Amino acid sequence: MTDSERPGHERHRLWVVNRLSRAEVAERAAEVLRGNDRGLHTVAAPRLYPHMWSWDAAFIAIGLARMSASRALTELETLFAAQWRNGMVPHIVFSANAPLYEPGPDRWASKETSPHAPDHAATSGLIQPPVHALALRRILDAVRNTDAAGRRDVIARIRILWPKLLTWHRYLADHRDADGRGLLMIYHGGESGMDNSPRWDTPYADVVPDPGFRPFRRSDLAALGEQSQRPTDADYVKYQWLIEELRQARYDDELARKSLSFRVADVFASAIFAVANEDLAQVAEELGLGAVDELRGYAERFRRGVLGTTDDDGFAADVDLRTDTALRTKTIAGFAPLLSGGLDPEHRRRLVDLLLSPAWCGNPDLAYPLPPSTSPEAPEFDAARYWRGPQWPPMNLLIIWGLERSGEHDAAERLREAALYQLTDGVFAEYYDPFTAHPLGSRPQSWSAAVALDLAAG
Ligand code: 2M8
Repeated sequence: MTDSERPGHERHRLWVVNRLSRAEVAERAAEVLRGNDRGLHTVAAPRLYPHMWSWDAAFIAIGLARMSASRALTELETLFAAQWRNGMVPHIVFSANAPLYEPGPDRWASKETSPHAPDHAATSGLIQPPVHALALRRILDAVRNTDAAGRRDVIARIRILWPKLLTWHRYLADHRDADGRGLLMIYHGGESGMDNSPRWDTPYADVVPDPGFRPFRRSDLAALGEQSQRPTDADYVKYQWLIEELRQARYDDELARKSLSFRVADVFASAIFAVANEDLAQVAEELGLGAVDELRGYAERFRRGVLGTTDDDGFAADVDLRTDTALRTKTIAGFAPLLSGGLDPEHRRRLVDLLLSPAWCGNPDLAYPLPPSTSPEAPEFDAARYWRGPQWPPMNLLIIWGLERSGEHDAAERLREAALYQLTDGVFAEYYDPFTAHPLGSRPQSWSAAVALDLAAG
């Protein structure tokens, strides 16, 4: 497909770019990851996100696995070195001497507040979706192509790391799904990774900071210089207030799930968790590590949890756990069952048809037939603002894998081709305007480069 053949071409002025070849994309993406490499970890992005983020690290490891299985594994090892004693993997691991990022280590005060926080690392007190086992499995796949000595070394290190992933999964199953309904509870929109998605508009309406609460200054606007692509100030005050509430609950799950003013079941993270358990079980089986039945049990529990939220099209919903009501929003999270699997053929057909329909990838105004983070038909849709409309490379990758796992190879192939084509602009933006193809957010964003490497490798 050439730029002028693309569907939205007539209505929206497309961002004009010089296209890279597949080989050039991979080369440029590898350069980006090397540039953002700080030795034992890769920063999510040099200016806006100068630390290590949990699910970014997993996607980065997936990309790095195409360059070096050993270096990819280092990424996960560094992240899990900051794991909390209760198994929680924090969503940010702070590096010393990095540019200002707010909320920084002092705001979280995790060491001073929780007996579970590690002594040797400065971390946040939230989680992010558990993509890590997907990365570990891909590292194990990649190591098959290395020489015998390299293979032995990486496999020995995987054996050491694997129990930490098991502890992480146990933490999620025990503390974030305490009632066993097969859905992960989150205490903050940031825990979904889709911070300002319309998914959370209703629950955030009930988050009201105390009158005396003094919000701190944002660092993101100065780093990016573009307010229209970021969450609003009103959003940010609530993000900060929830951190305050969590701190008051001493990052204690039992207290948090009773006291936080934001408590939601995240259906997309739950679907990722279902797959992650399958993948961790597969690694365990291959290396003879045990807990296979336990992990498959979690996979089944969360698959059922996700399917329990679906409508007639197989489209899934989050749940507001404070009111026990489904949150039916038209966001990419609704496609969670493509990741978790388990839909009957009829509903799977309907869900794939919906994905390819004008409400989503088939929207005639799209520059690339890829899922926007929010449907252009939704009233909340905003083409430029962060998780409220733009297309995100790592989400494309998850949906493509979901389609492949579901046996929907034609649809997967169409998305795969479009997702790589989007990245041949060579910018590796954090996200993209779905109509104009304009690169948005920070750049170069490590996970976008990592996704390009993975897609380019085929
Ligand atoms: C974004 O979130 C951070 C806070 O965690 C921020 O806006 O400052 C999200 O897109 C999140 O999913 C991502 O992991 C992080 C780093 O890329 O940035």
